[in-house]
Amino acid sequence: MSIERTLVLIKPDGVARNLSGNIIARIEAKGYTLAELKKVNASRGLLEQHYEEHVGKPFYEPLVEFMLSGPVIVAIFEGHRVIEGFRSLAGTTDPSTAAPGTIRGDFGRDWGLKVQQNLVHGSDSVESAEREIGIWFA
Ligand code: DAT
Ligand code: MG
Repeated sequence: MSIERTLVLIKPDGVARNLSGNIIARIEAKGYTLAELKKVNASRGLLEQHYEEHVGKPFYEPLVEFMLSGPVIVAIFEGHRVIEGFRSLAGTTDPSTAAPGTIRGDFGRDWGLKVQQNLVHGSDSVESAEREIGIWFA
């Protein structure tokens, strides 16, 4: 067994569309354990730390602005290989083409949708997970 922790965010679009409970239920149904949960109005400084790896990319500023547009749900989930497993549940980055059965594939909308409006964030490695948990649960 390789028990990991991952940081999951339900982004402002997911919170505004009242999908938080549904998204959390899907993650729990897979067998992952909810360890921490809170609702946060993130500051620009916190988001700049979180998205440090994307500084300078064309989508960086719209992404940060979007994440400032409303509250986010911040969660830590635990489980066997949860980092990769959650990203598989979430689906690929662009919800327009994410597979059906995934969170982004099932709830993403292709009318007027921006790629950053993809409902969830999940850490992409053990190192990212520990770094991101340290930022959101300082
Ligand atoms: P992921 O969230 O799938 O790990 P990422 O880390 O590459 O994707 O990017 C972080 C977020 O930035 C992503 O959830 C949505 C946004 N984003 C990524 N690529 C984008 C693009 N080409 N255009 C607009 N937004 C993008
Ligand atoms: Mg990422």
